[in-house]
Amino acid sequence: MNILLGILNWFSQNILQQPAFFVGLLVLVGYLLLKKPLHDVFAGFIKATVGYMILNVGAGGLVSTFRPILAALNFKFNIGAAVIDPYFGLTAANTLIEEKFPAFVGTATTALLIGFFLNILLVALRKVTKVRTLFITGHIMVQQAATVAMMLLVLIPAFRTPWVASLAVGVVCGLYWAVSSNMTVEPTQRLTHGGGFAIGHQQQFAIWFVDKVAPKFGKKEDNLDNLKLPAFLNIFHDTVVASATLMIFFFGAILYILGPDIMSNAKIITSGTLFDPTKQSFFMYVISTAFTFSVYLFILMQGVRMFVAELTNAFQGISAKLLPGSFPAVDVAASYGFGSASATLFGFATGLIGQLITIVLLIVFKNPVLIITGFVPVFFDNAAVAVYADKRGGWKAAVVLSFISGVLQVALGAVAVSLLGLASYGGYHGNIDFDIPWVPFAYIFKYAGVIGYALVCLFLLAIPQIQFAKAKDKDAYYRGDAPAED
Ligand code: ASC
Repeated sequence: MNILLGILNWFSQNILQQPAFFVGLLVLVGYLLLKKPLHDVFAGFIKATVGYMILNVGAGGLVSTFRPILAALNFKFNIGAAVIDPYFGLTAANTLIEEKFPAFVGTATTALLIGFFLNILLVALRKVTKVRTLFITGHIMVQQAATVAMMLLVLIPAFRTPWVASLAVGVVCGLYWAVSSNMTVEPTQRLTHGGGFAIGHQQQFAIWFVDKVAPKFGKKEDNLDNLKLPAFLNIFHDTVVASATLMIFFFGAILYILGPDIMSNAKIITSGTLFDPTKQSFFMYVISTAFTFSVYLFILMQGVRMFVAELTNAFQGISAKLLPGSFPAVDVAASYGFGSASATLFGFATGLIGQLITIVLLIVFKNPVLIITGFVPVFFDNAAVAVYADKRGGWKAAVVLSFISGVLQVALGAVAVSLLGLASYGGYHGNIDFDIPWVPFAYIFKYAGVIGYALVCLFLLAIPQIQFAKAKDKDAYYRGDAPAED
């Protein structure tokens, strides 16, 4: 028993929570199952693992450079408030659990394993469950298991026994991972022209919804790539030019508001590059910080291309032999390269405007909880919303839906912070799925306790059944083919 626990623990810490190696391992196994020559297996393993590590460098660089700048805004205006960002949310959830429920510190980690194996089981039983996707984005699963553990412990007192809590968190997380990623199969197949993967991240419900409603806002032919811009604006079809230019204005304005004193203070700017007045002018510091954004975005997309190409080939081996008919559900950044070139930036900018307007409204109406924009949701969620919306309903859908997403992130983030008592812990998860469906789920947990929990699990289980029942062509459902324009 101890040996088994040791192995599980090792697997969880070294593989499951290190998606680069997890993806690399999947590619290795997949290619072996496809009986590829060993040198190809080796090359595939390296490309997938290193590709994912490159993605991590890009995502990590974006997060660590730009998150402190937004946090410094909070400092400057002395607004005690919660940052909506999954890393702040993770810290807040862990601190709350340590302080209020010290016996439950290991709950999320155990739940992670339970949830992952439940996901495998649901895919293995796909003829019954109708689930086709395996969620393999480990760093996201860590964040989500912690938030859900905190939610259940705060809201359902009946779960406050360690093994009960681990089981309850593991089951509802496993169901969410399996079912929500399963909802992105058709939208993602459509976006990628049969790329063979789904999304396992923090905006699966949003992607499903956007894919459904975007066509009502406009025509897919009017997408951002086809947008007729005056000749000089055509330079913005290039991601590097568009992102660097946008960021000069956006972060330029913010950096000038913050000023050189704050930007050179190591206590406030805890990561990214500090401003050093003895070496550089503030103007040049602002420009280089803005350009850094394009650098990391470019790195991120490069890494994504590398691992997605290997993973989707190799996963054919896994889905043919080990888990028949399964799709890997991967980081949302994998979808970005399949949309219009400027869709990610467009979503980010419009989502940010939605967030900022809502924050101003919170202040005007003297809401007791103030929300601070976090970089991860405002960029990664709204970029995805715009990519999927633009593909189906053109630029108008992209604008409207990423704006709405920004508004919801702040408004429902504020609701969640009050409901869970997170104001003094400084953060909430904040990604769009942790607004809808998780805020409504939280209310059901609060008012209906264990019964509410059971209802949420049943609701999740019912979703793939409904998807299957509505699918006109059942074989196409299992193959994951997107229906012709519906
Ligand atoms: C998240 C999160 C990240 C990024 C990254 C995007 O939600 O926690 O680090 O998005 O996964 O590629």
